[in-house]
Amino acid sequence: MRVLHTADNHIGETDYQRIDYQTGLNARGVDFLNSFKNIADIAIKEKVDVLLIAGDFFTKVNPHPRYTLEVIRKLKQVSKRGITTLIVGGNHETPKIATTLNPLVMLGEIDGVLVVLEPTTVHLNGYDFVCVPAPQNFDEIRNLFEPLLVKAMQNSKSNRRILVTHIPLGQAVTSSEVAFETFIGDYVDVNQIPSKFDYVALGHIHKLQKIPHDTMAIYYPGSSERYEFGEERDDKYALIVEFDEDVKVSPIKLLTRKMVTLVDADCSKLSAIEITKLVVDKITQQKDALADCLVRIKLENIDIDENRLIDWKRIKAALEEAKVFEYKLQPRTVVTLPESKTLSGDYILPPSKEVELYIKDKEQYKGKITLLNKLANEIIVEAREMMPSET
Ligand SMILES: [Mn+2]
Repeated sequence: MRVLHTADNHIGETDYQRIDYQTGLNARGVDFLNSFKNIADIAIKEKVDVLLIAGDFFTKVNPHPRYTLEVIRKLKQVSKRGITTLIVGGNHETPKIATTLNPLVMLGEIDGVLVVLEPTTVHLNGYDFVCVPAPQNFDEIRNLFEPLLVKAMQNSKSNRRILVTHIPLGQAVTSSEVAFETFIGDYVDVNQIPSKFDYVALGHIHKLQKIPHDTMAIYYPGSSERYEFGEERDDKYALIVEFDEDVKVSPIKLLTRKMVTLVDADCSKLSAIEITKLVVDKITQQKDALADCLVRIKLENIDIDENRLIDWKRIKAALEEAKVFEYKLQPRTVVTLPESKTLSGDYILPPSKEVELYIKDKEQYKGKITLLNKLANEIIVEAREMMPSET
């Protein structure tokens, strides 16, 4: 038997604003959809018996119906080739409210597509696929996993078994720089999985990996597209799993959208002009490598007043000129207290400085700055005179 194992396809994910003008859909959403279509084509080309999807196929309970329609069309093609698709629910598509429809249910209406949302065993090609979908209260997975597995095993008759489940394993490594949802929360220990399986098909962790184990082949295929910048250096794969005397696992590299953190700079003590130059120079230097990429610009410790004066328009124009797919600007500001000892009172900068920065920042005030500053200062003086004396 040959299986194509994938997970965390996150269809319906629509980070970023760009629209794909051919379809009218969110362009990043189209990336995730295409990554699945590509995997379905691999299943057909590789003539597998089973296309196995270990959860988080959809990224939310209500993906745009257009994605669902496209997925249905593709799965029908897969079914027509005699390939069975088995989809087990992940935490992302599992509704938190009992009356909400899991979007996977619709896919289960297709001939040759099996959707498992409750723990159970599915018999396919002489193998028992023991399925433990993500429960509604995924936060408590450590305590829930074992009873759910026992329940799933109840109708297992064969001793040729494959476990399919969507869980965070404590032994897994994540590529994420942001604390991954799993590691904030609960996780399952690999020792909670009994050694009864020929193969353990996992989902949830986005990085491809084999979990070390004495007797079993335990794999996360990883997500099929980069889900966040923490995954920027990771290639993406689907796994061909061949069951013979032994289990042979071969990763197939997927085509994905490139992510590039172009700037990750400490901007303390840099002026707005210097920061603008730093970013624009970097875009210009790397220009040829940025086309069609998702680009991130991380600027740490920018003085809050300098931040207002950064020429974002110029930066955005440079990014567009480099033909990037989309960009994420992440400036992080800090308040630098003025060193002058003459300042006092409730403000950080004197009102005249605040108003000066404000006027400078507004495009429509260009050419009238001196006059406006003068008028503003008159108002400040007037306001001071009206204030009750402090002594
Ligand atoms: Mn998940």
